[in-house]
Amino acid sequence: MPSPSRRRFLKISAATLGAAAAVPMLQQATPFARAASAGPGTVTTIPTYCEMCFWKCGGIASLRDGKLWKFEGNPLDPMSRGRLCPRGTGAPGNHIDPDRLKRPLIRSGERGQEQWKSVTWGEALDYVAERMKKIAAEHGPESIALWKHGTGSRFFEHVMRAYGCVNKAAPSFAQCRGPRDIGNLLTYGTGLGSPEPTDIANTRCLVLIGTHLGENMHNTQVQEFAEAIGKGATIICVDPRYSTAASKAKHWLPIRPGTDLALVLAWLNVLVKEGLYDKDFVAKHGHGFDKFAAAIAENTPEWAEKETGIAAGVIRETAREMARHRPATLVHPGRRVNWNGDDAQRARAIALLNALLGNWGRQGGIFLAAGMKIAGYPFPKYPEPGKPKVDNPDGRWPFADEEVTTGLREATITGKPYPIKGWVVYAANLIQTLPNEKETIEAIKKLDLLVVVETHPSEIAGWADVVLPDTTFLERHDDFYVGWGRQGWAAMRQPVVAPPDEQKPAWWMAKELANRLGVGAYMPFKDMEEYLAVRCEKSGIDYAKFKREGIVMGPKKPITIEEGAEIAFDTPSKKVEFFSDQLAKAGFDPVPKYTPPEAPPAGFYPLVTGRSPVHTFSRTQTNPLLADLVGENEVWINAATAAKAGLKSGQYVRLKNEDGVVSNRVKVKATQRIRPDTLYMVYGFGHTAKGLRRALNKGASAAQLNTRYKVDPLMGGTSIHRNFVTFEKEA
Ligand SMILES: Nc1nc2c(c(=O)[nH]1)N[C@H]1C(S)=C(S)[C@@H](COP(=O)(O)OP(=O)(O)OC[C@H]3O[C@@H](n4cnc5c(=O)[nH]c(N)nc54)[C@H](O)[C@@H]3O)O[C@H]1N2
Ligand SMILES: Nc1nc2c(c(=O)[nH]1)N[C@H]1C(S)=C(S)[C@@H](COP(=O)(O)OP(=O)(O)OC[C@H]3O[C@@H](n4cnc5c(=O)[nH]c(N)nc54)[C@H](O)[C@@H]3O)O[C@H]1N2
Ligand code: SF4
Ligand SMILES: [Mo]
Repeated sequence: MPSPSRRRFLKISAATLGAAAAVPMLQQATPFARAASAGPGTVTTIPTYCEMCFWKCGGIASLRDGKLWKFEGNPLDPMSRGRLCPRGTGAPGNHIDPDRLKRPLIRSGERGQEQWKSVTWGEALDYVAERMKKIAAEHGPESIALWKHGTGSRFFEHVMRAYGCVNKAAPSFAQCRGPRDIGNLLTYGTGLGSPEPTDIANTRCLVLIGTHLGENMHNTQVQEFAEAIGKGATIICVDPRYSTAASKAKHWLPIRPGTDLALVLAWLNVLVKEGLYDKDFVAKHGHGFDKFAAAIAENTPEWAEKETGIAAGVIRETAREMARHRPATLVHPGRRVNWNGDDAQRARAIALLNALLGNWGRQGGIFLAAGMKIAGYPFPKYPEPGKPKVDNPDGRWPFADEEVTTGLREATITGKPYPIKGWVVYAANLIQTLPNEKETIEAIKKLDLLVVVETHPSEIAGWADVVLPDTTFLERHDDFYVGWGRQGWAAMRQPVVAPPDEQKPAWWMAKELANRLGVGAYMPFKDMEEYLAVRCEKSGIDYAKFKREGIVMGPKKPITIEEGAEIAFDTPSKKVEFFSDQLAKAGFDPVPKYTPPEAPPAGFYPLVTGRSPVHTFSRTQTNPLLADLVGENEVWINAATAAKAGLKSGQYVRLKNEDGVVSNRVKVKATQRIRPDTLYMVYGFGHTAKGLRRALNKGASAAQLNTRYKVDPLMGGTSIHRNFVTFEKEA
């Protein structure tokens, strides 16, 4: 029987409900019964952590008669708390997906033609090592860069660093949470990282600005969101679209896209003018409050109404509502915040709103995450970098604290400050995840070597010289996931089933490559079991028990002021920076300032994006279990806008952007649930790679339409919502 809270969780989204019903269900398995009898077959269970997305929930896989049967939550894991999201539950679909890469491939046709010959692992790795050595000899090892996402990239990064490769980048920073972390870093002296230390479960008032929990299925947050709703928390949801989260809200603010900073400034203005903010917190921990208050004095609700389309009265009322519940009011800091190209300042304004509510280190606000330590493996030291990284020349983006993706791409195109001649891409589908596909292809054409480590013949794999077929996460060991949260913990990734064909785990590829590159000393262990066991032994952790249970908990410590925690801020002033001297010194606005978004040309609309609750980015569309639930995306058009254009729900259109790029055909969803001046589509569909048979030409790709982009001047993130599109009717 599902528990009441499980039912509540599933109710959050209709699509989620469908998922739970369709994926082979979900009897209560006894955790850790490694070979219990269940009806006709023998059932074996093995814990591991999920990588269907990067929340990394702990799960338990069950095998029936040796065959992968199902994947469920591990009750010991603080992320899943025993329940997975639909994508995690659908993980067995990745294992059985007939579209997977099966063996190593070397290109036989022109780049981008997706023509291959199958080769042995020895041939593929020899080829990669030879080419890498040639690039290193001609330009230095710094001229080979790594693109990465996820745990599996760990040993590629390690071996490449050992070989002297210093350049790397990840769309999961610069196209995702980067601006948010920088906005918080500038304000509090710390980014928020992942998982965000948000006490959603205990909040009395949750403000979601674009964060679409329930469609964004970050598991723990969705569960806590349901808990907060159950306990009667007030939800304020700001979204041009009536999202799943909006349907749970007391206040839905259907904002004009790109104007959120005006709304947040007006909220700050009301809290200050009406004296509703946490004066003790500001007096004790605030820096530059008076200058801040002066800077936002003109940002009244009446001013913001004209920008945002949200009535001044509603702005005042919602500000007062937030103040009523403080400090247990939480303005969610957001996750993928790359919307307009000036996002770090919006993220900073949100950080300042949380500061006025005094929720730092408070129950129902932002807690002080507790971590744990597991000793590292005793590797030799890396060589000193021979050259500086290329992605952020002369500190062009002075507050970028991770690598700038478009900076690395640009250096590859221009050859400046020095040539980049090789890319190794681990689990990042750059054609779908960087803005402006043309520039990505232009950069690829400058390369002497493109290696793509993939599970699928993705768009980026289509451009590779060598494709190395990775195992899926259910088939491999990876490094531990050492997480932080209400309590620190670590999770174990271990193989549950054998890979179906010749796929190999990334650590094995990295080890073989290390031997061929002459840096084998950096991968001295026989296999991952040996590596993991050494780390456990050095940390006093019982490896056998860890393997059995999948999770080890770290020490407890107070995480809120209520529990006795102390707060401190690692900014230059050692305080919360309402006014930022470091921004002023670098020539930026010391207090966030609003610039109105560009207006669309006549007949065009801003296209904004989000997530399908049953898919992850562009990586799950061929998964047979998940594709069954949602096989293509739809473009949301306001019903009145659709009627005016003569469009009906279910009809196909193509979207055309202002640069003349035309999408694949996509179904119209005519609905009242979106503003008349905005279009919405979930991102990740519209695949063009021929090998992705189940997903090919299903729905439209938002990335393909993302040709114009603005780069955040503080940290180098790129806008994803700055393209305007119009429709072309399908015959
Ligand atoms: N237009 C647009 N662009 C975006 C976004 C958007 O919403 N719209 N979102 C941004 C965000 S928030 C993020 S985090 C980034 C993510 O962008 P990326 O870091 O590029 O990641 P994914 O889309 O997850 O790339 C996944 C690729 O990894 C492969 N893969 C899956 N599992 C494995 C595995 O186990 N091993 C290996 N080797 N490969 C695997 C998949 O087949 C897929 O081709 O994209 C950003 N880019
Ligand atoms: N199911 C599922 N869950 C996921 C992922 C996934 O791929 N699939 N990916 C994970 C990752 S890596 C990330 S980064 C997160 C991303 O998830 P979030 O950080 O929650 O969301 P975003 O994609 O930034 O924003 C999407 C929402 O913002 C609204 N929106 C668009 N423009 C505007 C605007 O101008 N103002 C306001 N206020 N709202 C706007 C959209 O209508 C949509 O509801 O999701 C995570 N969770
Ligand atoms: S949120 Fe879902 S897909 Fe992501 S790790 Fe957890 S169960 Fe897996
Ligand atoms: Mo992301």
